[in-house]
Amino acid sequence: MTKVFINGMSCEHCVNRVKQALEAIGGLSAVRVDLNGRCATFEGKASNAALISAIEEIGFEVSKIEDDE
Ligand SMILES: [Cu+2]
Repeated sequence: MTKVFINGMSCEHCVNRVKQALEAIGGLSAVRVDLNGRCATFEGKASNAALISAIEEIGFEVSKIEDDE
């Protein structure tokens, strides 16, 4: 599982946008976005660069990426 910490989400609309942006990368599954935890988790592999650009493209900021594999 990878956990991405994201700054700037304030409501369910933000959560859905982040979820869709992560799913659009392709190859990721079980994408979950936690508004209160300010993070997203998923299974599968994506480069840090792909994650950061997907999130920044929609106006949010990645503060940290944790990959436990
Ligand atoms: Cu919002």
